[in-house]
Amino acid sequence: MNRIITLDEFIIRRQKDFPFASGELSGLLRDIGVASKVINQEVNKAGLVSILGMNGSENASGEDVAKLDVFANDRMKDFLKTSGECAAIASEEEEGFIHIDQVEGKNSEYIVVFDPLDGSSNIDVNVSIGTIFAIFRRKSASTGPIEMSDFLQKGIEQVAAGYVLYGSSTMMVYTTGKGVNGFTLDPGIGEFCLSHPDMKIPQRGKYYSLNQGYYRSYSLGVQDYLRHCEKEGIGLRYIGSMVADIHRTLIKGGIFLYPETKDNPDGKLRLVYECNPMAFLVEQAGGIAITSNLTRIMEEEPTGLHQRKTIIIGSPDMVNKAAGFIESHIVEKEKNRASNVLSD
Ligand code: AHM
Ligand code: MG
Repeated sequence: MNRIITLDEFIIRRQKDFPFASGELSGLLRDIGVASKVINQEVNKAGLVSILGMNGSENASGEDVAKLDVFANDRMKDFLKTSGECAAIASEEEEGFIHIDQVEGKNSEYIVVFDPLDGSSNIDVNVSIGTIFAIFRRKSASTGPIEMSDFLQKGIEQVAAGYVLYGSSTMMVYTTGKGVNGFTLDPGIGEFCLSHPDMKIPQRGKYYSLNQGYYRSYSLGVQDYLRHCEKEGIGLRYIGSMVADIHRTLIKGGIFLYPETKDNPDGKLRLVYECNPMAFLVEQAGGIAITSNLTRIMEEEPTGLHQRKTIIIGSPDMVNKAAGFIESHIVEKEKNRASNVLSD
C-alpha cells in the first residue's frame, strides 16, 4: 500500500519551489486548509440547523447560530488574522478590505482574497458548495498602509489560488503556479490527503455548463455555440455552484460559461476572488479561461474588489470553439458597422 501524503507534508515538500519564500506562503496555505476543515464540519451539520436553531436564534447549547456563509467568512478571517503571514484580506462577504495587525516576529507580505462559501443558495437543498481563494504578494511598501492597489492586481500576479469543494467528499485543490494538486479530506484522520496529483484538464469533454434558462438573453455568438453543442449532442451539466461545476470540468473536461445577460450585463461572477483563482487553476491544468470579449481573464485589470466579469473556461478545444462562434459575430457586427458608416 502506498503511504499517504497529507496536505501539510506536501506543502512543506514544495516550499523549496519558491526561492523567495521562507515558509510564509506554506503557512498561509496550511491555515486555509485548517479553516476549511472547520467550515466543512459546519457544512456537514447544515441540515441540522432547523433542529438546533436558525440564524438569529440559539442552538441547543445556547450559542448563537450564524448563517453558514457568515460562519465561513468568520472562520477564514480568524485563521488568516492569527497566521501572521497575511497583511490584509478581502472577502465576498465584506464591503471593503480588512487590514490585519502584524503578529510580532512575523513578516506579513501576503494579501488573501476569498469567497468563503460560494453557491450558498444551494445549502438548503444539500448541493455542493465551496470556498474559493487567491493569494498575492503585497505591492505597497511593507512600512506603509495597505492600499486598494494591493488587491486590484491582475490574475497573472497570483502566487497561489485554490478552492475547497464541500461535496460527496471534501476536497482542496490548489496551485502555486507549478501545476495543480488535489487533496481529499479523510474524515477518519481529519487530514487532507493527496488524491489527485498533477491534475490535467482533458483537451475536450462531454459536457457544457451554463444556465441554459437564460438562453434568450445571451449574445448571438453564445447562442450559436449553444446550438452547436446541441447539434453535436454535447451533454448539459449545470449545478449552479461554480466550484462544483469547475471541479467537474477540470476532472472530466468540458466548458463552463457565465456570459453577460440582461440582469448581469458584465457577467455575474466576481473577477478578483472567483474568476481569477479559477482561471489560474484551469490554466495551470492546461485549460483556457477568457472573458466573453475573448480576452484572457488573468490579464484583466481589476477596477474594484467586487467587480463582475464574464467567463468562459475549460478544456482548450471547447473554449476555442466557443470563442470562434463569438468571434464570427464580432467580425459580422464590425462589417455591418463599417458598411453603415460608408452608406451614411
Ligand atoms: P454566490 O456567490 O451568491 O453564491 O453566487 C455565485 C454562484 C456561482 O457559484 C454559480 O456559478 C452562479 O452563482 C449561479 O448563478 P445562476 O443562478 O444565475 O445560474
Ligand atoms: Mg460567490
